[in-house]
Amino acid sequence: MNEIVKPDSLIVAEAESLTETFFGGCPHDCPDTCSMLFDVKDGQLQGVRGNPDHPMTRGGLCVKLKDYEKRHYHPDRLLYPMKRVGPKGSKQFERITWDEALDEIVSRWTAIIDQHGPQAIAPYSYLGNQGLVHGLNGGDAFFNRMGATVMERTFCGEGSCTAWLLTVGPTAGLDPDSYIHSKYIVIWACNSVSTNLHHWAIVKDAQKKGAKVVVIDAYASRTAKAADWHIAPKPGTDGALAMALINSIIAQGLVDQDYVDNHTVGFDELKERASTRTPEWAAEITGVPADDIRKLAYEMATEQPVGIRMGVALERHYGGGQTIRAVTCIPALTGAWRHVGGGVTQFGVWEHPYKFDVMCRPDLIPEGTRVVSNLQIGRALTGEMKLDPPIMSMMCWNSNPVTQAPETDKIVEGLMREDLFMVSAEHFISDTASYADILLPATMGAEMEDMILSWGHLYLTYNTKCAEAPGEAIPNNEIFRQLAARLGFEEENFKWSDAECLEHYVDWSSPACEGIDLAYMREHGFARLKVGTPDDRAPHREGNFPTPTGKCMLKVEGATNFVAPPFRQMYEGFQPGEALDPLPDYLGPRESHTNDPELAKRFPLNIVSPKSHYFLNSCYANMEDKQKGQGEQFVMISQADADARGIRDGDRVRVGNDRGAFKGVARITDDVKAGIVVATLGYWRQLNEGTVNSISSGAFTDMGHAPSFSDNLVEV
Ligand SMILES: Nc1nc2c(c(=O)[nH]1)N[C@H]1C(S)=C(S)[C@@H](COP(=O)(O)OP(=O)(O)OC[C@H]3O[C@@H](n4cnc5c(=O)[nH]c(N)nc54)[C@H](O)[C@@H]3O)O[C@H]1N2
Ligand SMILES: Nc1nc2c(c(=O)[nH]1)N[C@H]1C(S)=C(S)[C@@H](COP(=O)(O)OP(=O)(O)OC[C@H]3O[C@@H](n4cnc5c(=O)[nH]c(N)nc54)[C@H](O)[C@@H]3O)O[C@H]1N2
Ligand SMILES: [Mo]
Repeated sequence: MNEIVKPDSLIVAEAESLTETFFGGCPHDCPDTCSMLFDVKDGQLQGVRGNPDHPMTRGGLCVKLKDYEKRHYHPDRLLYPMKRVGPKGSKQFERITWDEALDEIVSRWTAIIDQHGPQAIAPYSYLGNQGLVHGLNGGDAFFNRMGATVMERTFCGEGSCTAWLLTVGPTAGLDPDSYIHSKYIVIWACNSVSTNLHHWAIVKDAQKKGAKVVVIDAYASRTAKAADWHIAPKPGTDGALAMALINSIIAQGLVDQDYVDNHTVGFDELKERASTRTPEWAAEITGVPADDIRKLAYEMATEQPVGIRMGVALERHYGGGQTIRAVTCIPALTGAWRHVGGGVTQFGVWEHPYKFDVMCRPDLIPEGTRVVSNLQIGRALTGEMKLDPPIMSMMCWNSNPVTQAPETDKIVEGLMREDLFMVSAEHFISDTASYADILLPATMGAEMEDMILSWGHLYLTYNTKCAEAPGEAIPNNEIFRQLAARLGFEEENFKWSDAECLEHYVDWSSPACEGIDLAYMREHGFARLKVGTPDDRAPHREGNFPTPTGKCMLKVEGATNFVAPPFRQMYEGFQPGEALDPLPDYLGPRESHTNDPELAKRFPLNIVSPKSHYFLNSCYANMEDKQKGQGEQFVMISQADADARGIRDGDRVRVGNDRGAFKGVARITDDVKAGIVVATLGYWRQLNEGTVNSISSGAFTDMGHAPSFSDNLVEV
């Protein structure tokens, strides 16, 4: 057990007994990684607040987290280890002890390893918890030591990462805090009002100071409606828009030639490539008028400092990687990097000094271990993907693939297999946990010590263990510690306490951590990395890109596809992926009228399934007050498409394709153009008929094995 840390300065006396306040960090998968304050009395979380001292959180929390204590003490919270007693998926479970649960897991796994070898066991986790200790990579060392199948996790941003690393290398680029200095802000495929709220506050402040805010989104999202200019390309055609911007910046003579000459590689070839990608060409493809494209190109070159915030959603169609390469080239062409508040933002995580090798221990992976994609787990479990040995057991934590991964009908079919031994560590009996043989109760936010990985800003964030866990819930890492002990894993990392893990998982001696250590984090709750301040940071003013050449790579000779660690753990023997085009370009969507007219005849509508405002992926979708805010699953459809199908506003409609179907309530609106429908993500399958992922494809995009959630045709 870790010691509870109580900074004296934060103790506030209340009328009768004492409420103590501790530093928390929001553990959810979100670019904001808020620094919070936990108010605790008698070991119970009373309430949460945004930390007013945190420059990004600024004392505010989102609609999901503002009453986080209710999630801690929700009546449906999983409190005890349980074992399945009814048919798979029936949710009939019976309480057992921790010893019984762990003994059962170890004896089943030992038998599977004896019969099929360790690769018959597969881990499945994601960023349901973003902690360094209890999060994404928490079980990696354990399963690597076992020799289990390596699960590649490319839910979110991995195609973007591949494109980014190829073009500019592992830089955090434009600091989200620096947008206060931007004069022109382009938010591209990001619904900041819902998904990056605290960055939106900075954007609004810049807007008040006179900055123009442009949102490029497939539909009129909350953020698009709050913009000065909403540009709406057809889903999956952003690459054409980006190439035409490059064409037009060059054609209008707006290139910062001095910057290009000194700090880029491949300008002549890119110029040649872009020469036929004219605004007229792109207008045909995207539906955005050519004059608008020229105007955007002009303003993006001349209204410096220009900041571009790329959303994860920019990667979610076949040409997503190439699109991100093209967009990432733009600030180098215009010289935007010269300015504080100029450049482009992908993920801040690249400048965080996390030691993933220590966390994950990829050195423990036996040579030749196979890799299975988390996006194709349905194919793997059902046997559609030929695997020898087959997956005979899966352990799932921090993820809910039955709602969140594509091809969910196949996942359910796979999880129904009588011979599959399924373990779920969870807070609730989620859609995935419903199919478990053994359920393990996991602790929540205030109940465990951790530091929260931030992928969207440049602060380290600390989370205090300050509330008692209800029932018999224990932290993820404690589950792995206990399993490792039972399996006789002797490596020292399986014996580290959570606090010792934190000492080992961060490179406290790196220049970015100057003056910061774990004691500092406990005392202050958060710390800005020493990578420049929001008011002076212009990391590529003089080039200095962390690429092999030190330059921005407009062209990458000999590039091959790859999935960056820690989403896929690398070890010697991994083969490089397929060759990539040395230059960025437009690659159209896979499921489209142009690429697959036959399919488009049967399924003419392009569906986009973005995040729900009141849910965090599938979290909170089981809570009544959040359901009330979000409303039931809806399907936004244009008047023209509704009329053509005899659909009236409020009708319950079925949305389907060859992969499956879900139901929702039709919402006829001008917010979507004809040919597009929008249904937001996160609704639970056990509370709704199907989910948006019943229809989505497990096919990868062009880079990083990224998901193609915006590249699906349906009929309504
Ligand atoms: N409220 C809330 N916040 C969240 C989450 C949540 O579930 N709920 N999830 C968190 C997670 S995991 C992530 S990764 C981030 C993601 O944050 P965002 O990147 O903002 O994610 P999305 O809402 O999926 O998509 C953003 C916008 O992209 C648009 N879009 C989709 N496809 C295309 C396209 O092809 N072209 C263009 N131009 N636009 C497109 C959608 O219409 C949507 O408005 O948010 C995090 N924050
Ligand atoms: N159609 C469509 N699908 C999408 C997307 C989309 O835009 N459209 N977005 C994709 C993106 S960006 C992402 S990131 C993925 C997210 O996919 P997931 O990471 O699978 O999303 P969540 O629904 O947040 O699932 C997290 C689960 O972990 C559990 N959990 C949380 N904390 C803990 C903990 O400390 N311990 C344990 N044991 N469990 C915990 C939660 O209760 C929850 O059930 O979804 C992807 N799916
Ligand atoms: Mo995500």
